[in-house]
Amino acid sequence: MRKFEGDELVIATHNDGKAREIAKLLSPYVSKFYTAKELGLDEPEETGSTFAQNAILKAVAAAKSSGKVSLADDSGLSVNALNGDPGIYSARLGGEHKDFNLAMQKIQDAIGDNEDRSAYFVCVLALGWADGHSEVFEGIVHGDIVKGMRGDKGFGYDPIFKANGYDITFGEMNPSEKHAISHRANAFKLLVENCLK
Ligand code: ITT
Repeated sequence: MRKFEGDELVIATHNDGKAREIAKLLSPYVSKFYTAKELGLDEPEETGSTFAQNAILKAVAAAKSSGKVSLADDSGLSVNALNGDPGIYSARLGGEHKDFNLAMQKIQDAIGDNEDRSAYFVCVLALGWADGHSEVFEGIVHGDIVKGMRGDKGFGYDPIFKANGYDITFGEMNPSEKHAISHRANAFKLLVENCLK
């Protein structure tokens, strides 16, 4: 397993919600980080067919263009009644304008009266180097899709997802509560243990 040795890292994302969460999780371990958006790096097309392939593709592309070790996150919401959709297509369900109210409504409509509202968020983090090497970690959190949308904290699909054992959605949680249990936090723990310590 290759370790991250430097003190500068690129967060290879153009999603502000993710960048905020990753920066918070990284802050005890890395002294300086930039986002791909801040550096004006191109957003590579996500041509992979798995979360891991897309995470590696984004991390290595950012590392090659910035010359710095880069951390990418490929994530999404999988709904069991919809055979795991939208999954790797979660960002694309909101259309060109990334309208997550529309995307959440599409999910509610597709679930309809189905009694199975179980779902899970997946996050795959890839740490990529300019020579093409990468290390990959996956985190999952299981829960349910609530009826309607609740809360305006977080981002993306947070207002419709409630983790098992909780009464409030991710959209109603404070960031520190979400960071204690989220798919991203679970993947991050593995990243820290293996590459950042
Ligand atoms: P980058 O590729 O630039 O990182 P993106 O938004 O295109 O940004 P993804 O392809 O990984 O990222 O899409 C993941 C989508 O899944 C994202 O747009 C969110 O809508 C959703 N998602 C991921 N993690 C989430 C979370 O913690 N809370 C709510 N929605 C989340």
